[in-house]
Amino acid sequence: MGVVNVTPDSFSDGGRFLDPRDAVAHALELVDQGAEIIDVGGESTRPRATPVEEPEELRRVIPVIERLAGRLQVPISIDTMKPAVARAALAAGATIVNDVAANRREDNMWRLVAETQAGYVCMHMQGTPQTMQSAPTYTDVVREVGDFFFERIQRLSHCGIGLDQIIIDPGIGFGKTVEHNLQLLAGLRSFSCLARPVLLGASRKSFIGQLSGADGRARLPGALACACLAIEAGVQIIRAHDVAETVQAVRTAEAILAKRNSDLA
Ligand code: 9MG
Repeated sequence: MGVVNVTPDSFSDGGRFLDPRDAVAHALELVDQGAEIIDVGGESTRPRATPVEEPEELRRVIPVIERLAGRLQVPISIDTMKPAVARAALAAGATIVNDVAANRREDNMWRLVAETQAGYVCMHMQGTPQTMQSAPTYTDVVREVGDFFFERIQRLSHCGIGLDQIIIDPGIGFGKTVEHNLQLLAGLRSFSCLARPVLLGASRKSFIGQLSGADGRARLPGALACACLAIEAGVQIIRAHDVAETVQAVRTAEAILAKRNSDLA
């Protein structure tokens, strides 16, 4: 999943793709590099980001999705917390809702996903982007995130969403300390018992900087380590800014794993 942020303030590429023509060109380039999903977002979800009003978010993402819809052979996901933005994005040609706010109480986003039969990324977050990093607390983060998915999948199916529409995502960096992120990365395999595809987003995230001292794109080696270990743990979708490098790392890891499995057979 290649990231196209149409935002002035995203932590790694904020401001680069505000013009729809630049965002479209970037999406096409990511697909050339091997992206199999393009994730378009108009509101930064980095810690303490300023919330964006609905009209502004619509103004950012809809022209991009409209232009991409006729040109891309791969699905477009809309990264939004707002049901009205998701609705407009699906009408414009997106087919997946990437919902970092799946911890919400009200169910209008889920009714929309049921009605449109869109794919749905159900991401775990403790708190909101404004509050999530103030004091994240868990007794056992892997168990609690697993319980969240279990409970949420039941609620989603009550709303009419089919199991085959759902992708789960532990939400690396969303209300988690470095230690929580490491525990989740080490425990990814435990989510396979939920029998849903798992998505992982570690690309350029701050915990890699806290472990290494690196900034922005210099966090790529750390992100590739996460991607390869995630593939080994059964994760199917890697959300990435650096698509060419991630595809190469993942394909290499997959070839090694295939060899290991054939040698075992
Ligand atoms: C929008 N966004 C930023 N990081 C993300 C992550 O890790 N997962 C998903 N699903 N979306 C993310």
